[in-house]
Amino acid sequence: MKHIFHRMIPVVAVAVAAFSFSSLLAVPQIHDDYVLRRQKLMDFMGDGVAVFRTSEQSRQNFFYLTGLEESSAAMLLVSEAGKKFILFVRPANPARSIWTGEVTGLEGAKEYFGADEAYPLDQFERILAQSLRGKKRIYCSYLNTELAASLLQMASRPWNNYPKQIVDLTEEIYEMRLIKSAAEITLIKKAVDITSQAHIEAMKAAQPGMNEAEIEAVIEYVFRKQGATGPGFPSIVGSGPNSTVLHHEINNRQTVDGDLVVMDIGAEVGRYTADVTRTIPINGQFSKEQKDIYNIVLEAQEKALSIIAPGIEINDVHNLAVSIIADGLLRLGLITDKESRWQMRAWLMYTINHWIGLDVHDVGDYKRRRDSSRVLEPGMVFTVEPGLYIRMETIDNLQEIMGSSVPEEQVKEFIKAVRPVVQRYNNIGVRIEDDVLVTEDGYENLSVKAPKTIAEIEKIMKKSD
Ligand SMILES: [Mn+2]
Repeated sequence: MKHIFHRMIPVVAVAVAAFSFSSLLAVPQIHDDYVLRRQKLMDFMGDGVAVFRTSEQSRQNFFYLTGLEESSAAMLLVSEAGKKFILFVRPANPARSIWTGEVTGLEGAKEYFGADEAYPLDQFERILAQSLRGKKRIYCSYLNTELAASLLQMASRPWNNYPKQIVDLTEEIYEMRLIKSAAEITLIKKAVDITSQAHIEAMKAAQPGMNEAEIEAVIEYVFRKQGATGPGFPSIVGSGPNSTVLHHEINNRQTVDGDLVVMDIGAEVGRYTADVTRTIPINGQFSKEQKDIYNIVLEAQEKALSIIAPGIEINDVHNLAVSIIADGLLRLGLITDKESRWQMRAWLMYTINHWIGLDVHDVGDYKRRRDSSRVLEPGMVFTVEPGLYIRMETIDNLQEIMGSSVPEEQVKEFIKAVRPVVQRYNNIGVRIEDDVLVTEDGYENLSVKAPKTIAEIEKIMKKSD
């Protein structure tokens, strides 16, 4: 039975959180979350059958609705009086398990995942055809294009009595995933805590001459040592010029004295990922120029955090940070017009918030319209990550970056004005990112344990000798 436990980390973790009296030795409870999610979906559906099959694109939704981590499985949700949850899995096979490990099997599908009926995966088409007969609608997710195409084909055959209407459930599931349950929040908090610890250990270990990969190794050692499955996305450790590259991919540069290092990292726990960024001076002390940039980003980040509460639009969080950053850039002479969107875009080129959850850029519509956006609600979890990326290369390629929408004359004038200042701040990239949970009356900063102010960072990096 031990293998089942391995496969069910989220369920076990959740069961422990929800039933503190139960011991780890007890049979894991099928957590209410999965049941509730399927129930909610079936309530939303009219008369019909929802059809799901694992695929690269729909893997997370499948897990979200079942807790099942098999690479190959399918599911039917039959919404009618006496609703049914039917799972299709690979049957247990002792001759194969010595090669590939144990699978959930038909008994496991019922006992641990709460299926009303369970069948071998190769019976999927047959039972599907049976279940669709006489129903009004087929529900599926268009994310799984292959499955959606074959369902469309079934529905379009004129001579059968399959449903003729197909409804996409993707948006419905995304809306559900946007509001995290207590159990999900527990997992995210653990992931963020471990990530904060990794930042602390990286800060302690950092010194000039270390390769970015060594710092990455310190970080990911802490992840796994503390019980995370690993990084939830490729760790970014960008030093010196690499600090100004947003998604620096290959951590392979040897740091030198005077570098800033951007560490954009996130541990994964029970499939939920954190995403926390800190920026440190490799030698333990920020230079005057690094402080100038750092303090602008920090002020923007802290003010943006401070307004987070239910009822606030997520765009307002972004806009406030951008406005503070624009003030700072104007003060330093890195822009010449506070209202100019394109000047701002030279140094900060993205929206500073994204949802986190099963995915590091989790699903859920931001509803960004001209004058409004998604209104925050308790249970939403997202990052606040303003940054500034000052590099000469941007100036050298500015016309190309901005395109024809910005007149050549304006670009030339701007370059002339800011070039000496850019030279002074060249290769300074700063990103500061926290993970926040929207609560009933405000927000909780989940990554508050990772040192963030200049004083805190310099203190923790101080070598005792
Ligand atoms: Mn992020």
